[in-house]
Amino acid sequence: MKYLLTTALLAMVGVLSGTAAEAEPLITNVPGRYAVSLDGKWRSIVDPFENGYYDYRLNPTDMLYAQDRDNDDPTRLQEYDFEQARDIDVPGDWNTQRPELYYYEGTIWYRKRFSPEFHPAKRQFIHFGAANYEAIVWLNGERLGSHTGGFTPFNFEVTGKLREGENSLVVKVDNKRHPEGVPTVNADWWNYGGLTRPVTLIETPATFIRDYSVQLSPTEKNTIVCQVQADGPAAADVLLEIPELKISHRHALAPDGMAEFAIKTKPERWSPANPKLYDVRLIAGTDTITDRIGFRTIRTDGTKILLNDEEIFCRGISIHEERPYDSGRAWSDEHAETLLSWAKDMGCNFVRLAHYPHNENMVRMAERMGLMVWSEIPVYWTIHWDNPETYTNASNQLNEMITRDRNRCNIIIWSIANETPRSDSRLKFLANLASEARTLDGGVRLIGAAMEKDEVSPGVMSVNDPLEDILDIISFNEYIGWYDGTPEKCDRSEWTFKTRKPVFISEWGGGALYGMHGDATHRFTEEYQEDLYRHHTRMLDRIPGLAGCTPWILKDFRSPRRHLPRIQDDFNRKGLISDKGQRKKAFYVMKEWYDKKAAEVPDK
Ligand code: GCB
Repeated sequence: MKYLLTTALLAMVGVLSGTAAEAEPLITNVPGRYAVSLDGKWRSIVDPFENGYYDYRLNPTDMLYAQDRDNDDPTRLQEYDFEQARDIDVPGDWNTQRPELYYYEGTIWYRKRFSPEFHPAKRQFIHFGAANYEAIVWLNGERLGSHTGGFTPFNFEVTGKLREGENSLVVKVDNKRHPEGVPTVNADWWNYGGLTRPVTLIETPATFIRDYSVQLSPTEKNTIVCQVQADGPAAADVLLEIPELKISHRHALAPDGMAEFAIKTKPERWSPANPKLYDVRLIAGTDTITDRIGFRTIRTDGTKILLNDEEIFCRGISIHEERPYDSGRAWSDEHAETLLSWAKDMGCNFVRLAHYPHNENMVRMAERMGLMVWSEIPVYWTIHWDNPETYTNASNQLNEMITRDRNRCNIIIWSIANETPRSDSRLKFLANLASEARTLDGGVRLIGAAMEKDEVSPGVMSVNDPLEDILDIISFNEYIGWYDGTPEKCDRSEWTFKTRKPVFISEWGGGALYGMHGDATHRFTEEYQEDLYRHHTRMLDRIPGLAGCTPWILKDFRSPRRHLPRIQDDFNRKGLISDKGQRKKAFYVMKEWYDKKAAEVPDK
């Protein structure tokens, strides 16, 4: 079964149609390619009325700000001037760059002039790590396309469109929320706008390897399955090299540029205890792409999750993509390393990257550090289940997440939703997404979603969601002791499940302001949160089939829903670490429980 999608197939499944995306098929492994960074200072114009895009009759036009004209002729009426506009940093959210943009939701124009060295005989692409939420892109006044969805990459081919000397790249980024969007208007995280991840100019030979998958087969023992999608007129075959495994294998490319083959080999398995990665090289014609790839299997057996056929307990923590110490969107290797090393200090072998795909270096850093990952799309709360455009949008984000990261062996769970209200149309929507995820992924990962718990009779907890039948694990959020009673309720709660699948608690928690001390019955004290974690961890010991958990959350994060002065001040305080990096008492309760768990079910 082919799971890399060709351009024709993408058009068939509607990924390239509709309003969700006009972008082209993704180029994967940007860090492994010849690329020039377009990061740094860009010019910016804040445009709440979208004056640069709509004329006074509200007709969209490419002839205004997109043209990036110099304001050098005083006889001509021009009401913008990028040259004199303020700088803005890319990558980065705009909200934390200027105080007046803190709450801003709307359009900001980004403009970069650059003079790249490029080879006219080669192909060039402009790649965006992410733009929240909608982006329209113009090069030298010509519209390249648009993209919807704030957390996944997109690219446009610019071969033949770059000029010798100076070029102008203009991007209209709009982070307005929409009821039919993914996410919708209501979410518990800050709506950070902007070009939040790196922008890169990629150069490739005329024929190049656009996408590939090199994975251990989930069904054939000791077999690496490889799929390659070459793009361009000229390569007859592809060569796969994994020097450490003495693999050098050549395979013909079909007329559509695809190759699919399997190789018998016995690689050392990647695991949290041994995060072994191999140098992998793929060569087609004059194109060479290198990657570091790990090999592992993941499956379930009854209530157990088996990594490389051995039981593993997922000692996890949920994380938002926010910078350590000062909040705002995280994007760098340093941000990733700090956040993930805090998780490791807590004894974690797993992270839930909530509630949207995090940046690529976060996933890669976790892979190097031996952290398994739950990766999620922002199908959150009350999505418009009956709207076909909403489905196209969600499906597109799922496609882009999986395409970007399908070679990351540390991702073991794709999550398709968080706390979505039950209905027939929601079930249909999510069942379709689950089946798309399985096809795209080639079945090498588990499919989960954060469901919700039910109190089926007083003190008896379960999950009564038909979605459970579609997922590989019974994963759910519960807030006993915070939104649901007080921490003692944990002691009175018994758990029962109707199917035999691994049980995974994807959230629980409660708020505490770092440094606020008092009686353990007082909300928002560190003692309340500590007590809640003590009761919770005791309850976890009694939950049948528990295979992992990711309490909510590693670090306090900004949320527009949290208004309590002097305690919340626009932060969700459920972090085990404060926004400034200080560890709260509950951090140590979790660490103690994870140390115990690691002794009971050691990482192999
Ligand atoms: C949840 C959501 C999460 C919120 C959290 C809370 O159930 O999944 O996004 O931030 O509760 O703190 O209320």
